Amino acid sequence: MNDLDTLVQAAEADFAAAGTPAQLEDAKARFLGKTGRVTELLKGMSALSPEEKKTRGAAINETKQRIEAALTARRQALADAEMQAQLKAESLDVSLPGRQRGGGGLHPVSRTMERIEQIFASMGFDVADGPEIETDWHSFTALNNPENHPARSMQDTFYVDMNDEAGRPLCLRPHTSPMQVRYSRQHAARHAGADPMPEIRVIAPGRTYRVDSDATHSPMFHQCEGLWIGENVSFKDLKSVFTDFFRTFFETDDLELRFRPSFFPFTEPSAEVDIAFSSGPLKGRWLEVAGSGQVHPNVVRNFGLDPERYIGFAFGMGPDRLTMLRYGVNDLRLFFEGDLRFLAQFQ
Ligand code: 2U9
Repeated sequence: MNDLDTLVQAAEADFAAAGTPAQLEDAKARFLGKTGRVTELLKGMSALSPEEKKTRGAAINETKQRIEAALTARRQALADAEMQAQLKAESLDVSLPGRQRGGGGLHPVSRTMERIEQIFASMGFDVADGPEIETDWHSFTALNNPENHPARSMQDTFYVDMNDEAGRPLCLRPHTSPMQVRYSRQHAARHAGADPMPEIRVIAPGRTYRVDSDATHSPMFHQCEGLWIGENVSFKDLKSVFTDFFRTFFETDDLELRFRPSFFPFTEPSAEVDIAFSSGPLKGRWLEVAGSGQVHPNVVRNFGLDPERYIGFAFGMGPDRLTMLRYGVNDLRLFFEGDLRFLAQFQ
């Protein structure tokens, strides 16, 4: 082995000993720098003859190239090692499950509303939706509840600091009845020439408002009212519609219905409707679930119809209360607090 091979070996050993790029650059300077050993060799050629310079020069150049190749290889090895270390330090576990977006779901009261709509639609009822800010006339007067009448306090609501185009006060509707007044007046006008008029069969589900707040009353609550008007619609039809509805809603035939006399300004006679299950956890307890009655002649007249000819029944129920019964919830306020721990249980 000549002195040049030894030099290449020494460089390779020095480069291998460099553990960082900076140490490697120091090692490079020792061999290839201005005062490095290769440069020293070149300088040492000045005393040689031209012939010797040629062979010695070529040999030193080859040595220089071998050292440069060793340097490049070591640089690459250090860069690879650094990359590997970095990859290891920043390693990602691609098998971890990603962050999921929480799946939404229907509010339990919305589920009840949809259920009610489906059942009544299957019995041939139209579903009507309309304004929550209503005129005093549609909310009370048209429903046989005259201005300043004490019966208005049964539906004490919130008034809005605005009037309708006729200057009459506006309020948040205390029941969905105004929508049925609108629907029935439109229906009567559309079929004015028809004899007989096609029957009115409609439900009005939606948000309603009253000045009331405790464990069983919320200032905003839900209602679903219904109306069936024709020439021959009686309490008998009401009872069969209700029996079918509640048996379908609660998914049981073990359910009895009873009517208790009551008073509402818009119906005469009027009745509260109770149900009792003959099996299950609520067995034998009469539960008040709806109000009902034969539509008052004054209300039929306000539809633009002759009450001597057209008559029928109306009813109203509270989807919030039906939801409480169906799922065994004992505090109405849980529905409106938006606590996901409660709501997620219904998904
Ligand atoms: C028109 C005429 C009559 C709707 C009716 C009731 C009886 C009733 C309550 C049930 C539970 C309100 O939500 S609740 O607190 N409703 O007792 N509602 S009859 O009567 C109407 C509706 C519209 C045009």
